[in-house]
Amino acid sequence: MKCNSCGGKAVVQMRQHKLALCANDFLEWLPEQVERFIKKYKMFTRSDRVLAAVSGGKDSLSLWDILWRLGYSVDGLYIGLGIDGGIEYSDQSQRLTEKFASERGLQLKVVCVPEVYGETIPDMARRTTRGKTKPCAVCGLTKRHIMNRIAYEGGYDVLVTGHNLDDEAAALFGNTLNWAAGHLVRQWPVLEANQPGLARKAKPLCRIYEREMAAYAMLRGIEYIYEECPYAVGSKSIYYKELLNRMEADRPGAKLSFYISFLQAKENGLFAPHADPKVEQLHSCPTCGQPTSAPGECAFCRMTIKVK
Ligand code: Q46
Ligand code: ZN
Repeated sequence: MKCNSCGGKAVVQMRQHKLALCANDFLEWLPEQVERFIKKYKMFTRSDRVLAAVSGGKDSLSLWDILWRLGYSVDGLYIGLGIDGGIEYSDQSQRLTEKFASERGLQLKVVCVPEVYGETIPDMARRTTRGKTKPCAVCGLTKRHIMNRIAYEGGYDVLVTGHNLDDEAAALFGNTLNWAAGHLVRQWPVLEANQPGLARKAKPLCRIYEREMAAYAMLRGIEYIYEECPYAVGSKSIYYKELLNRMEADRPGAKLSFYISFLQAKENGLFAPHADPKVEQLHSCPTCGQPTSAPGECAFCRMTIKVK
């Protein structure tokens, strides 16, 4: 298999793009694609201050690397969740993230949940749900709260996350199966900060396949945590990703076309904001100032107040 750019030996074949590239050309091509989508969806510019949420995984560390190589001004935010799961998941991912940042001389902010809020994510989940469910709902709520707070308080123009095409297509698949109108209205490569206390958010990798992100991390020699969070096992999003990958194997490009067709339909007026009546009913939490649809304090403050 030959590189379509230089004729050398191709190492990455992208059937959905009918494109095969050698290592050097792929490492140039991918950031160019990311740059194209940053511009297309008006995510941010080189004069903006960007905060990248990094977990120590391949997507977020590669995103940070790509933005850094492209010349954007981007700091990192790592949130220590206190998850062990027999593989010291949080400790390992923090160590790899700190190593990545120091090798490139990049600024990394670390928020350790057990230190700031008095208990780990699994403990918080055990207390609030009496151990009935996995800690993912508590974890998601906590991460969203902290990411928003650090981005907003730090005066960053935008918070970026490493969600790739597989993540976005799986979320869209789940939202469509349930006709979750509120989620479909909000799902987009950029979320504007349209409420006081809310940070602007963007997903620069939303059109890049997970497989390409893994190839990028490997070819750039980025050390990342291979293991998934131990609580990810059996999650719906993994199940949806498997289903979409089966379609992709039969029909290359199926995943991409599913997601892009949705974005195009939205550009043509489908799922306009008025489809979600809840959007207008947000107010500021009296404790933390972040927008919430709940009466009184937001769900995060209600969950953590007892610990404080
Ligand atoms: S939500 Fe759940 Fe993830 Fe938190 S507890 Fe792990 S699997 S890390 S994206
Ligand atoms: Zn609050």
